[in-house]
Amino acid sequence: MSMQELEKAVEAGDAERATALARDLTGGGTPAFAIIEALTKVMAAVGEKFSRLEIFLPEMMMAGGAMSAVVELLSPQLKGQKSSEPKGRIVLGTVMGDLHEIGKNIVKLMLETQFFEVKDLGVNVDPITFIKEAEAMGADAIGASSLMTTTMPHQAEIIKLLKDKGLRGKYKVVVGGAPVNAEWAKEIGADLYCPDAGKAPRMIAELLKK
Ligand code: B1M
Repeated sequence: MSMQELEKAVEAGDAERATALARDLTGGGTPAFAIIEALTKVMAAVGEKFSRLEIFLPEMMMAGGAMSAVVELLSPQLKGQKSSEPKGRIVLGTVMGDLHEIGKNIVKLMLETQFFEVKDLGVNVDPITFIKEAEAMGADAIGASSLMTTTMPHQAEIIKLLKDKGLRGKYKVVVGGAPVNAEWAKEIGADLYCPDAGKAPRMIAELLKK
């Protein structure tokens, strides 16, 4: 039982073996978030192999499924106890046209661990839905994840729509996802670029204090 074996099982898309190994590793004292961090790197490598045509869509889907199974298994350990007063309220989703949800789901878990109230809008969320749901929730922030260069412009659309509706000052906008970076966040006028789920609670809490 080792982290390397778990990494191989996820890369091979073997959800059953991956969850069994993850259970053993956490039972042996490996922190759940260390596992998530290691597997996030594995998924980046899987994506690179897909780009180089060394693997194809079914393999990428299997790897994604294995990682999701591990995230689901570990979620009770990642979650903390809820406090009565949330640190902040946030609507979170993956932007329109984009079905990648693993990273967004981890961000949700990490925020909930740190006492944020999160409304998960799922994937393929159009810009107007982000705003309607933020209004309905009385949210402090809107979090938009994008995993593809082709869907990143929908993060910009949320900000444009907020401006058009005179609501830009009401919500902080946080953007993230593998192809997103600080330059892009600045270019589109987002309030925060968050590079990874582990940093999300601290970075968003600091943003909400401003
Ligand atoms: Co897709 N896919 N995929 N895919 N996929 C990528 C993104 C790609 C980079 C692979 C590649 O070619 N190298 C590429 C996009 C290229 C581009 O940018 N244009 C790609 C492609 C092309 C596609 C399809 C078009 C393939 C096809 O059909 N021909 C298709 C598109 C479907 C669609 O969305 N419309 C597709 C489909 C899929 C699967 C369904 C098979 C599966 C997703 C399964 C699922 O989510 N349920 C999948 C997967 C697994 C990947 C890769 C391999 C892994 C993504 C992942 O889950 N990573 C990915 C390669 C890569 O990302 N380099 C790839 C693990 C996850 C934990 O990391 O999501 O980055 P990540 O999240 C991190 C941080 O980014 C951050 O926190 C997380 C943890 O620290 N974070 C945030 C994320 N969101 C945040 C939001 C925040 C803050 C932080 O605040 C709001």
